[in-house]
Amino acid sequence: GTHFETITVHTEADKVGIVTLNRPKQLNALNDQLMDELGQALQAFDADPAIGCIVLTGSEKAFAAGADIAAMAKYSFADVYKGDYITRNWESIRGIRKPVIAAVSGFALGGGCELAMMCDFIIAADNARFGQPEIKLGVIPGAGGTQRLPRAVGKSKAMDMALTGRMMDAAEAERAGLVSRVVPFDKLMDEALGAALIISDFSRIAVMAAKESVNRAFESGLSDGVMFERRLFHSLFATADQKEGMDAFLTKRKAVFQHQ
Ligand code: CO8
Repeated sequence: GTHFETITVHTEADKVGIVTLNRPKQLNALNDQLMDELGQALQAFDADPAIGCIVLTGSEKAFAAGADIAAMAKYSFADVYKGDYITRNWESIRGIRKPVIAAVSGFALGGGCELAMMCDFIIAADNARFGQPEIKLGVIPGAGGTQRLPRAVGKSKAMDMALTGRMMDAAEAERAGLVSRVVPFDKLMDEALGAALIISDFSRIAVMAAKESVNRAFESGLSDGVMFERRLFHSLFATADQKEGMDAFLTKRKAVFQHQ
């Protein structure tokens, strides 16, 4: 396969893709190369018919400590504006249609917190720390932090995080709804892979439709969103997987989905 320098890539049970951020000396600080490699790896898993779900993780100490400050420090407005810094290669994860689970241990700060929030849901280790500390550097979040954090935790906590730059621990993040589950660090990958394996055995069409429909909740008003969901729901009755899933329930056996 492709050789990467800033990430490692492997699969579990031939159906879950795992991407591990791997710049340990910089606490997985996110630079252009890493974001390009991450985009390539995610797109390859998205295109691989064997893969049903993707897990994105870092190290015990850091999921990612943010955008690479050393790379950014000298940039001018003209550099970042003309080079389309951030959006050039930061948004590729949004185009991934299969579910992406963030398994977060240690620091998820700045762009690292934003990257975790671009995933479909976050499972955190008990040592996880989330924050948007950009204000301390004289800037603000630039990869969706001021938009996704309030949607996840509400205005008051999002403002608190963006204005003070303080960190949230895993328990606070779970209370606030930023993460879906918290587990001890040594159970983190088991928990994330367990969820990913469950998802990858479901109808891939239904899984992609569920992801698309939940994401629609953040883009539309309620009646448009409900109509979008209803049409997707109706369309799933055209799949063999719907017949299989419902027949398996009625005949008391495990469904075997063909993703058709
Ligand atoms: N960028 C570059 N290097 C970093 C970063 C970073 N974000 N974070 C840590 N490192 C490096 C340190 O410089 C240090 O390197 P060295 O050993 O060469 O001195 C090494 O990683 C280890 O870090 P520390 O010694 O600081 O480790 P500590 O355990 O003492 O502290 C912290 C850990 C608290 C995580 C601390 O490193 C820290 O505060 N890091 C910076 C966090 C931060 O401000 N992040 C936000 C960055 S700005 C941002 O993300 C904007 C996003 C906009 C969109 C994306 C644009 C690309």
